[in-house]
Amino acid sequence: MSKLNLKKSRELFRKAKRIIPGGVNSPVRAFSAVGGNPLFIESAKGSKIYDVDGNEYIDYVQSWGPMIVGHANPKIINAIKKAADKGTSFGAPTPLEIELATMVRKVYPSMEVMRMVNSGTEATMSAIRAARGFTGRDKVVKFEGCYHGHADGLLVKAGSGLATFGVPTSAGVPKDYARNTITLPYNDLKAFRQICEKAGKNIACVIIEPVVGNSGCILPKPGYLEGLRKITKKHGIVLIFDEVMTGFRVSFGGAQKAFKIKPDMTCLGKVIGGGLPVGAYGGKKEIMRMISPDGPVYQAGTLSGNPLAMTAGIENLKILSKPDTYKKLMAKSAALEDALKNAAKRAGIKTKFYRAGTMFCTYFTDKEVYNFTDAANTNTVMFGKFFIRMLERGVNLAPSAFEAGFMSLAHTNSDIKKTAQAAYEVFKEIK
Ligand code: KE4
Repeated sequence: MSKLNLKKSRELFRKAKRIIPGGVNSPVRAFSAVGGNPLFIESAKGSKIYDVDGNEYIDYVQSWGPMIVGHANPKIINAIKKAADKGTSFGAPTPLEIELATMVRKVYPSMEVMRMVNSGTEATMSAIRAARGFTGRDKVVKFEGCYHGHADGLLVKAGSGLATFGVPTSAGVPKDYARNTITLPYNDLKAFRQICEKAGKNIACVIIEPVVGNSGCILPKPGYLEGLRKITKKHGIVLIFDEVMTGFRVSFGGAQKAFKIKPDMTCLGKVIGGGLPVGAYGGKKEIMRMISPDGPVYQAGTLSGNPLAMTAGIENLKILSKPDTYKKLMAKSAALEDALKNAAKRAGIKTKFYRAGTMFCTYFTDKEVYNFTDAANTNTVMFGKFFIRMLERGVNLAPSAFEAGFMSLAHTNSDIKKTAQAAYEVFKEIK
């Protein structure tokens, strides 16, 4: 990033590292996967984000998904300001919580009953607890390369043998916490069927990113999700779709709508908060009835259903519910796909571009990517070079080969053209 004036960002990063771990409040922001100095942001508007040194970027990170209508949308900002005038948090129910839950259920009918929480992590950890309370079973199945937030039991990778106990991927997670988590390869129905035949009666739930946005953007093979649905039904295993990222991104109704699969439970986040902290988990009435104070599964949160966050989520979904919104979003996303594929072809570089609705990624490889191992075998060093040079050209991509990028309603044709031209120049430089 030598070509960018990042003087203030560098100074702030030095200061931040003295008081915040790694100088950031979430690890991926530190640019460790791509090198260089993280940008400290001053403001954002529409498709653009502005750093403290006054550099402007076309933004495809979008706060990791929430900003689907674009940054600082006036309708959302004004609604938040109005709500703030009435008080910011009451610790008591408000009509707004019913309004947002009703709007969500209209689009995700599988979420017959749902609870608002403050993050995707809270949503997934609570959904798993509900599934364990409902089934009386302890084991959880997750998939390599899927990320479901940082709850202890989910920071786990496969042990030596697929069926053996999980191994923590983070320090501070007791081995005991990992022993109930089985990690399998994504897109491998045979491995899943075998585990269920062997241990199905001890498995409470399966949690999956139906499209894996935390390894780049990996699509389910035809029949894979249908297979998971069939096998989980046969063994009485709760199927949890973690749609924190895919929700409202793969389609208005998320991956469950796009792939026509009805999960038993769904986790949402990001978009339903419109940029403020919101997560939600929900599903079949009989499962959610286990949740306190109805049932014996405890879950709580001081700021859950917070009026400001509910207001931002409601306004975001109002804009998304407009008839032609998704037609526009999908057209923009397809235009970006075509432009980037074309740029790679013209530059003569081997890349694989994957897209699911408005989320996408570029892998530097000439092989298809079906699971995390495939993604890990792509040229991530080249991705780092691509990322830095795109930033120098005013395009802000996700700072890791294992993250997805996002399109918004605010991105224009000229943004897409500029992005493709920058990509063409960079592809030619790094190939
Ligand atoms: P949060 O706790 O960060 O709100 O949500 C956790 C989570 C759960 N499930 C899925 C599918 C997710 O993608 C996430 C969070 N996504 C990351 C981006 N890969 C958030 C960015 C970050 O960690 O800073």
